[in-house]
Amino acid sequence: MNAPTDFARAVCPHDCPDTCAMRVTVKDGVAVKVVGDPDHPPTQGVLCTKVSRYAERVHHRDRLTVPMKRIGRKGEGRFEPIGWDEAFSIAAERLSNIVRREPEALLPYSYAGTMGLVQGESIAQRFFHKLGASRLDRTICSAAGAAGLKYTYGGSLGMHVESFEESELILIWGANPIASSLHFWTRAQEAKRRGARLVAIDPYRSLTAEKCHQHIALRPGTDAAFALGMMNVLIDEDLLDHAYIEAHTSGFEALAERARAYPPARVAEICGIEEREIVDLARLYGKTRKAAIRLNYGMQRVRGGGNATRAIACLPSLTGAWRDRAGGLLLSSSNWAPIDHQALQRPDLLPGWPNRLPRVVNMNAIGDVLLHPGGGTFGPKIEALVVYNSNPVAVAPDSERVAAGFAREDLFTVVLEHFQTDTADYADLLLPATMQFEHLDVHKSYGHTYVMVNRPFMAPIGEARSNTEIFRGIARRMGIDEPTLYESDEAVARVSLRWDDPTLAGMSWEKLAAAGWAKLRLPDAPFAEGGFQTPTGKCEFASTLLAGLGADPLPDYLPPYESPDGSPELASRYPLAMISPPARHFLNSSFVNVESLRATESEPHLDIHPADAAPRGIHEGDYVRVRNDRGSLTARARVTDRAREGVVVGLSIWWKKLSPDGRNANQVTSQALTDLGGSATFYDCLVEVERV
Ligand SMILES: Nc1nc2c(c(=O)[nH]1)N[C@H]1C(S)=C(S)[C@@H](COP(=O)(O)OP(=O)(O)OC[C@H]3O[C@@H](n4cnc5c(=O)[nH]c(N)nc54)[C@H](O)[C@@H]3O)O[C@H]1N2
Ligand SMILES: Nc1nc2c(c(=O)[nH]1)N[C@H]1C(S)=C(S)[C@@H](COP(=O)(O)OP(=O)(O)OC[C@H]3O[C@@H](n4cnc5c(=O)[nH]c(N)nc54)[C@H](O)[C@@H]3O)O[C@H]1N2
Ligand code: SF4
Ligand SMILES: [Mo]
Repeated sequence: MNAPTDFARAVCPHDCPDTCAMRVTVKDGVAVKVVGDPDHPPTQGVLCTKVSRYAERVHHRDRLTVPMKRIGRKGEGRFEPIGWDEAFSIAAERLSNIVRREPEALLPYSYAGTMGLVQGESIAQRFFHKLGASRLDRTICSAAGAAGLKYTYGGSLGMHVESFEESELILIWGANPIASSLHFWTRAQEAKRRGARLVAIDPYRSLTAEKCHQHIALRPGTDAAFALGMMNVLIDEDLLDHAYIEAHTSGFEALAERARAYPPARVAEICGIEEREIVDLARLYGKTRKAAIRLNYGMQRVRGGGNATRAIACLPSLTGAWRDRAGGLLLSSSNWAPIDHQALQRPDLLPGWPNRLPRVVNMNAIGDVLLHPGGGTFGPKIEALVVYNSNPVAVAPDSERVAAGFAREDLFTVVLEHFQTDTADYADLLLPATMQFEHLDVHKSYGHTYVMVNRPFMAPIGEARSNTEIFRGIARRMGIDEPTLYESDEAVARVSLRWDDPTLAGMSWEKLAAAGWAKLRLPDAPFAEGGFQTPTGKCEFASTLLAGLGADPLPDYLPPYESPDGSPELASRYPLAMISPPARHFLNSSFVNVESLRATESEPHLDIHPADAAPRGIHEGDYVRVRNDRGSLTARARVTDRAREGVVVGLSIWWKKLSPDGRNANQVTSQALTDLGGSATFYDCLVEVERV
């Protein structure tokens, strides 16, 4: 790798539907240039702005290079370097003392800092399972949508992203792909060139919404009502594919009756839009053959997120849009990939498997969980926390409580990180982790249908070690006698996929590793002839699983917890709905510390409609305080009709310590959970805003 014309290959590890293939120019052991791989069909030679700057992240002067232990107070962020030997000894001694007494007092906390199957939940899970630690329900992002799809289609399954090029109508729903899924946007642009109509459904005129032909700015959390209103029109005007409904769906009569309760006039009232916006869109949708929905997670971060996903997911089965590969819906394609979770994570190592398992903790409640004194149905108090692939002090809801929990002097916290994040400041032990160019991994995607292999080509920076190596090191020092904890990364990678699955026909680890990627063998139009993965094999308008749980089997509209309908008293004190979707140049809280990208976002802003700004005496450029009963933060106001009336928008997720007042949007978000899936409700959040 010495000649600068040579390049190495890698897979973008970030939490993004696009899972790009990268080409990296390496000179004297340093990554100098990162570009998209032109040979990888989903990537098409292009990376987003953030990851084009990947070399700045890899070789950032603030990379953690040595293990460190805390010398200051919790949260102060003062550490001194130690060797790996001492780090493993401290971790092993503290964790052993705790789990010997009470295994469930230990909690892992992780999410998708890397989406790799090896550096994500493999050796780490085996380690926590073997110890009998509390289990973490990883629900911070997509659990409501995933549940909605599972109950309707049988899993996170949908269209191929490539097919959107041929669509004639694309509803971009709760999605801002210019920021969050650039390679889908490229396909939508191509469709637009070929004459397709693009419609954005979003309370905010996002970068994407402003480039669509039409933008429907509904109130946050009202999407289920909107979809039921569309159904009402489709049924009323008989824009249905009766043959498809008959052959491939179940529960139509019941759904039709539900939809009758949502006439356009009522829906317009709920959503805060014009009646004709619903009627016209339903007609266009019902009459267009290649009608596609690019749904994304922005619409499910509210109380009714699961039901809303279900309602929207019913639409293409009512009109038979699935018959064409350019019709249907894509929220996530991740369940197409035959991942062997059992082999990766070894749940059978859990004490009591499969009958009496350690408790499960929902990650969205980490604030309450860390502050719980223990006892009762909660179970033992949390005494030790191991954080990897996540930055909860910045990203978890109700951050005042999260930070208070992390600040407990009696909590032993280990953080595996690349940088000294807001969370790292609270660590007792801060351990330097490798980045993608320095370790092995296997990737699936939730936005395309390829599986990919990432092979290391650089020595780790400093003394950094991979997550897997760190867990192996702690396990070894704890004297855990379980051979699967000590398997090599390659051995883990080899079992990560079910090679005998038909989608991988003809593939093997050797072939995949050599090729770098493989497209899964799937039908072009996945549900053209039914084949849903629900218990009945149908698209279940009425869910058999939900009925079995005694829940409403049909999708319905549930008003947001924090809304005039959901909580009138709260709404009178806090009249504005705040949403905090990702900023284009950050990836959740990753990249906030890359100076060139932070400079582009400049500082935390709050977009507020002129009609909301005027009565509050707020002018463009003023600093404002955003507050509710949970906390407050400061941002600079942008008075703009990008935010619909009644809604304020603070693009996220800032590192607290890189914000002027040391706070971010999660100061005011809540720990309440969605209807289905137990997901976070970041966009179900009432606030008041005032000039400071
Ligand atoms: N640049 C960049 N890309 C990213 C990320 C990032 O942080 N930065 N994050 C990645 C991750 S983890 C995820 S999950 C995805 C997130 O990306 P998306 O799934 O696209 O979700 P969000 O960006 O949360 O929200 C998308 C849009 O939904 C709108 N929205 C908010 N509430 C509602 C609502 O109630 N109804 C409707 N219809 N729309 C609503 C928001 O205004 C926003 O414009 O992107 C990934 N890609
Ligand atoms: N207000 C508000 N809050 C939100 C959201 C929102 O829209 N608004 N979005 C939510 C969503 S959708 C999500 S997915 C979550 C995301 O929350 P997180 O999954 O916590 O994502 P990041 O903030 O990117 O933090 C990931 C961290 O993992 C580290 N990391 C990356 N790779 C590795 C590795 O290989 N090893 C180790 N040890 N560390 C690694 C990175 O340095 C980074 O600090 O945030 C949620 N929070
Ligand atoms: S963040 Fe997404 S768009 Fe950017 S390089 Fe990674 S996978 Fe591609
Ligand atoms: Mo996410």
